[in-house]
Amino acid sequence: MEVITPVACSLEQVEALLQKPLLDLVFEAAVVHREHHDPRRVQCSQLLSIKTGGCPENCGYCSQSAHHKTPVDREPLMDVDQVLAAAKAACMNGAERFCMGAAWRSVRKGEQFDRVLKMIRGVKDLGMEACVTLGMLDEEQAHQLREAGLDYYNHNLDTGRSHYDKVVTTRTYDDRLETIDNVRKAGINVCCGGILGLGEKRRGRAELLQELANLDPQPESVPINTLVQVEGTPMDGAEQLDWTELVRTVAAARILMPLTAVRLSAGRTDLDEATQAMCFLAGANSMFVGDELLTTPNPAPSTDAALLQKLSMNATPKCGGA
Ligand code: SAM
Ligand code: DTB
Ligand code: SF4
Repeated sequence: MEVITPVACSLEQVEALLQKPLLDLVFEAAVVHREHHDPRRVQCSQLLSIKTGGCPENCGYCSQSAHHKTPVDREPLMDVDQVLAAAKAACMNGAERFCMGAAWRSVRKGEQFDRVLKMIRGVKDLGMEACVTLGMLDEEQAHQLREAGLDYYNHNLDTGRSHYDKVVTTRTYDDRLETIDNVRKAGINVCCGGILGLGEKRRGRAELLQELANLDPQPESVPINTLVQVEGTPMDGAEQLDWTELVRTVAAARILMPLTAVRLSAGRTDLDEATQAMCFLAGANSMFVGDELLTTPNPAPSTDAALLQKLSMNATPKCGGA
């Protein structure tokens, strides 16, 4: 990928972007998108929760935090064979990248980390890209992941700095940035984004975008999640985000990070086809496929296939199925 050094943007500039008349903003983003990407193409990743629940962090949105009583049961780290069977199925579903998530605060050395390294090697042997999200990571662990062939590490900033302590208090914003730095130093692509609808204001979304866009180099992948409200979490019942705020955020992300893959991530089951189409027009060019995200539902593959067909997108999938 072409490397660009981002020009630092100010909070005021990002806020001004987000405040533009919606269709002017979408038009501007669509122009930037078409300068750098094939507008008919959406990159498809599939998720699997390889270790579920019982996480010591207190992220207020998360079904897997041990601090909240949610419908999600704890499950230990999966076997390598089971994970690779799921990766093969994902490949047949058209996924190019397999993303494995563990409900850990941080990575610890030992048999479990070695097992994750085997999973990564196995996914690479299938010809897929590999991504993991395992919590905090030191530089040595990041290098081990890279040696195993890891393409992407997902570690989200989640929200803007000023809203962060209303969402999670068991770690700091700078802890997150440190892990991202370790990932970067190991030569792994950075997948870093956030969640909308955590009770933040538009200024909070501007802060998040400013942090992301000012990372140097910018993240190769920016997932934009909308909160999936989970019973028993403190964020359940938060005010629903209007669809236009999602479109604005996607468009601003595209303008601020022209080369990045902007992923329309969690929350697609609540979006109608027209809203998703508007997000693709505004520069979203990646999504999660498959019936499940980590612990919550995602649109069915047949539903996504119908949407992409209507939009004349992804007629020839890169990997596997229809
Ligand atoms: N424990 C690791 C961590 O937090 O980095 C990895 C797994 S964690 C589930 C991955 C990301 O999923 C979080 O950073 C958050 O941005 C997103 N996420 C988790 N629960 C969500 C929810 N209910 N709605 C939207 N996004 C969510
Ligand atoms: C990301 O930004 N979104 C994905 C992935 N990275 C790991 C996770 C979404 C999780 C949604 C809630 C759940 O299914 O538990
Ligand atoms: Fe743990 Fe990650 Fe969930 Fe936070 S988002 S509680 S770190 S699994």
